[in-house]
Amino acid sequence: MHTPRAKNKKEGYNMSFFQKDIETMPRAELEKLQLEKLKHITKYCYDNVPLYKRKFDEAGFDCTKIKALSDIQYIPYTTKSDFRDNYPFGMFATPLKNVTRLHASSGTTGKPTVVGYTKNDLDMWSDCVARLVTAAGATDEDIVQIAFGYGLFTGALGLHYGLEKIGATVVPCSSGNTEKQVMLMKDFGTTALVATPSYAMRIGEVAEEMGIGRDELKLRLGLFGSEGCTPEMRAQIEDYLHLLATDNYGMSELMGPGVSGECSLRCGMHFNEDHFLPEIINPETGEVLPEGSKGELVITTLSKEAIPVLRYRTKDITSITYEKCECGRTHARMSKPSGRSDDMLKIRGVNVFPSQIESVIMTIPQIAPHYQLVVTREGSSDRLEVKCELVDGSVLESLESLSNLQKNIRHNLKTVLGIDTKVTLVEPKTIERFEGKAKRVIDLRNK
Ligand code: DLL
Repeated sequence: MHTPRAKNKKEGYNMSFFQKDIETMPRAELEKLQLEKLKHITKYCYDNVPLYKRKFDEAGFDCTKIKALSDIQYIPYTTKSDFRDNYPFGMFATPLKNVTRLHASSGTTGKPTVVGYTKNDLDMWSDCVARLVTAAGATDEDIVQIAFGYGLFTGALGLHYGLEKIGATVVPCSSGNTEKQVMLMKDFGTTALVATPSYAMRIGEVAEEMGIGRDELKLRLGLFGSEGCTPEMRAQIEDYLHLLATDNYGMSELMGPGVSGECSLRCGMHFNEDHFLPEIINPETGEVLPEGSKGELVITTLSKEAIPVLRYRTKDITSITYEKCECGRTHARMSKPSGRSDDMLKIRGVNVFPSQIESVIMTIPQIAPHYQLVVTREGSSDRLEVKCELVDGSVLESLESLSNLQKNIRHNLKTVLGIDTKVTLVEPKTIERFEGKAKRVIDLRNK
């Protein structure tokens, strides 16, 4: 199954595959495979998970009647609350005896979401990750530093086993201890970095503080994911660390990383569509939307044994294309999520995504790529404060330049968001840095 690594065929681009026959399978064949798997997995869910039996019966859905992929529309959705309500093992379709590993998502409140993997699930998971890291350009010659937190989080171990599968040399640093991280990166000659984009940015900043120039590092590839990152922020990270930054997407409930990832052409993240069947729906009405529409991503897992998930509402806002990619992959691609429907801030009736604000801030040279959004309520009116960090603190000494810069940012934000914001400029290096997913929004409205 494993295709030997091809040398770059297209100038400047990596054109390698991990499982070429599957990744480039003609769509008609792929859809036939998906249909067979869909029939199997729905029956498997009905027979083994009481939640699905109840949902199917209530909706009058008979899984033995599935004839076409479009029949998926009759399957009820699954949500995060289903996981919460069935904590810890109620979503499992196999006895715990057959479960080889457990992970959990870091719920900010209450109990975490628990996920389990059979031996086959773990194999499938590492194949999916091996495909995406190969597509991004990682090879068995890479020394890959994993700077995701090891533990219950799916990111570190997910990437770890996929990278080992392609024969890369894996350095399981975990997140944090950034100076040591940079030292090892230099001493080991690390060529690829696995991290959240915000932690990658922090690593670049610390390397600079340590006086380690980017030319002293051998980094060439970033395998970033687990949180959103605007193209502007990505360009900054690439500049800081001198690497090609690629993006990959996933979530714990569905498996972890490995659901989709960019090839080195970076024109959307390829789903591992033989294992994950994507749809886009209108998040308000639940209506399925046609190709190219922006909406909420819904995923059905087609192969997982321990926790099969049908039509999971991810809350991530994106769009899908089925057009064949120039890299040769036929599997559908998703655009970078513009945010989660539950990240969207509603300010005085206007929908605001933090990514829109990030895009504006990143175009202003006097502002560092670090910011914080504070939402408060005064009377019945919401107020959004955008705290931006200055690159050079001397701006604070001149009232005129400070006020001009503030006005300029406010104006640019208003043009994009359509609402007025309060812009606060703060001293360099005073906004919190993150070693995992960044938390940039502080919503004080219900406090
Ligand atoms: O973040 C899994 C993962 C680990 C993916 C490492 C990629 C790399 P959770 O902690 O359950 O799982 O968070 C899932 O993170 O619904 C998205 O909102 C967000 N997310 C994940 N990847 C991306 C990405 C992992 N590439 C939630 N771009 C998802 C934007 C992402 N958002």
